[in-house]
Amino acid sequence: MSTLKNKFVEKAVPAAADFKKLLKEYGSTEIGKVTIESVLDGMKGIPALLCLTSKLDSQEGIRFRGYSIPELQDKLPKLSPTDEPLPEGLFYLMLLGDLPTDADVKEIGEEWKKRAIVPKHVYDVIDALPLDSAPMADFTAAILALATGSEFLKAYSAGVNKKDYWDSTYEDCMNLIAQLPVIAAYIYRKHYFNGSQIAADPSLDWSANLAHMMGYDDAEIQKLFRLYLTIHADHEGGNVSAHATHLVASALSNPYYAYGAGMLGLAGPLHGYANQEVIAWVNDMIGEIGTSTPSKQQIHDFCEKTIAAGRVIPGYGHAVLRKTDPRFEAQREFAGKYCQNDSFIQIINDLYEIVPPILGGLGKVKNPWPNVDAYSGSLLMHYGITQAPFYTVLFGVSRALGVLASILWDRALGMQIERPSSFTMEWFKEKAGI
Ligand code: HAX
Repeated sequence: MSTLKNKFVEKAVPAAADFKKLLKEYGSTEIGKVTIESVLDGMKGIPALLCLTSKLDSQEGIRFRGYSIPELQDKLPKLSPTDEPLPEGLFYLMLLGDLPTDADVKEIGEEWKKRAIVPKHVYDVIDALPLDSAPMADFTAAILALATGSEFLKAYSAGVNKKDYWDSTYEDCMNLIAQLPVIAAYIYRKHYFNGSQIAADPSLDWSANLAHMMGYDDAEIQKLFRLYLTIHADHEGGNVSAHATHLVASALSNPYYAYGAGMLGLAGPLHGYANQEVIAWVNDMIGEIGTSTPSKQQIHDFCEKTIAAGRVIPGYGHAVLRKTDPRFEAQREFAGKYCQNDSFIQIINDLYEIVPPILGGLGKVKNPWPNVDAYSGSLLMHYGITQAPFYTVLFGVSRALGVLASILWDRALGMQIERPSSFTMEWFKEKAGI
């Protein structure tokens, strides 16, 4: 058994006992108020899920096992002091709750390299889709095709004891994380480079290898990928991709199906697709105004026009956050360090000044501040990765780290099927006294 798996089982056994005790002895303790608004407005704020890997605070943003993004940048292992943290280390932290050493991170990286084997039929599935298929559709189709190798499916069919579900789930999660960069890069090269593929470089870390297989070997791009794949990894349990993954896994679907479901949610414009919408929208702005260096007044007018047309400004707003997303800040800092004199990034920076007062002035937008998606595409554009329809796939590769660590915990704790209750409109009206 690998060191990571050993360490996980050492933590999981007592945690499962605690979980069962909490449920059995304190099950009737009330933990929150449910109102008509909290249900009919998207279940926001209802304390309804357990998530060990990260917690989102409306004012402060995300903390991964208690650590903010700047703290992760300081404390997680890096390849050099000026580099960004390695996502391998964040996975270790999210899974075990402890900060990894350099050796821990190295071991995970080596294990993922060994597991990065994608069967031929998965490439055939990707190739069978036409070039006008969205990269996220290719990605989810490939993930489902990978499920033929599911160790959980095999173990379940062989009648494994439910207390051991976590074991084969662990194998699937580790295999899937290892396979994702390979299929993501394959999809990228299929769509944008006539299918000319680039082999993995086993000397590289998980992030740099993804960049390499996509065709990018610049040291700054490698740093950007390490940052990108770290900050997109998790956003507690209630966001659409994490919740969909958890929900589907709760029916004992295998990790490939569960994560595939999460990715179909990530592909929605109000979630991860927003990272491509920002680029499309700014390009529309540039096209309409007729210059790549619009004035602040021109940007302002375009924003007003977008709102007047009954559209949202992509990259702004959030269902939980009420301040600027620290993931936006981390990327802005990266741009400040490495991406000077870029007119597209200048527009993104100008929007940060212009959009919040406009949204705030509408009087209905709960959070007028930017989220992660407002910045991410512009950084990729800066390094020549201009194919915006692919951006949500990159987000998805990173999100695997959090949602798969979470469903592994779901299995280890022996969590039950998720099944909230629904009610009719008459029931709600009766409750309202109408
Ligand atoms: N532009 C214009 N109007 C906005 C807005 C924006 N960026 N954000 C919210 N609003 C509007 C809503 O559409 C809603 O209008 P109606 O009452 O007329 O329907 C009103 O303000 C109240 O919405 P809210 O309560 O503030 O926001 P929600 O919690 O319902 O939704 C969203 C949160 C992120 C979906 C929303 O802010 C939005 O649509 N933003 C733009 C899309 C986006 O950036 N999505 C990515 C979010 C982060 C993420 O998940 N990344 O993957």
